[in-house]
Amino acid sequence: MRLHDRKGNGRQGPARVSFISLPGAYNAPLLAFGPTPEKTGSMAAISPVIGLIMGSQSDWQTLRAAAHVLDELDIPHETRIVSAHRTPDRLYAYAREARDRGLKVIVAAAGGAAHLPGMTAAMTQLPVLGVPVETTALKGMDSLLSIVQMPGGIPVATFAIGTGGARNAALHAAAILALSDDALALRLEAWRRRQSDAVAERPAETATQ
Ligand code: RP5
Repeated sequence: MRLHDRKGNGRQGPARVSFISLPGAYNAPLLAFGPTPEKTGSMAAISPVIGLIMGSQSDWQTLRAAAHVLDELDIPHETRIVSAHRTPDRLYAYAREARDRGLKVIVAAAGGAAHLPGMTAAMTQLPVLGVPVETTALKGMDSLLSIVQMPGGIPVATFAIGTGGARNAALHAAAILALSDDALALRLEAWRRRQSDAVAERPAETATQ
């Protein structure tokens, strides 16, 4: 099993066991394995406004790209494994209570028959941004179509397959929050300026990208 530090860098190590306590029906401490890279120190006191949820530990390889962007933008967020088919009760409680806990946007990553984003959107009014995870069998086309083809009435904003989609989902979530947060709007503007500044005008011979 891989563990991840605050910057989302993988490192080998034993399984981390986190006890998560949430209000209401989610009151009993949950035993969760995997990505719970919560903020520490001063950031720990700030309630998360973005929920990053994923159907499996294996999705963290994709979704940590979103966490990395949120770290760069200094947006408090939480990460949870919430599987629509393996932990349906956890999904129900998470989606039902997300808004009251102060979350503003949920980014949901899933692969295969990826019903996590749609089921989450069905149970909360919060904007749900879906990230299709690349799969071995169908290269993520299964995930993409499962997430993007929501019947009319319950929207899931769907992003590209893989880490590019995860990064964009985080940036889109930031843009939503920036509508009512001037300081974040400035940070997002600066982030985009740094990205532009980092692009060379001419290709280098040895550069790989
Ligand atoms: C989905 O099944 C998850 O979102 C994941 O992408 C996929 C495979 O899960 P694992 O078998 O790797 O746990 O629920």
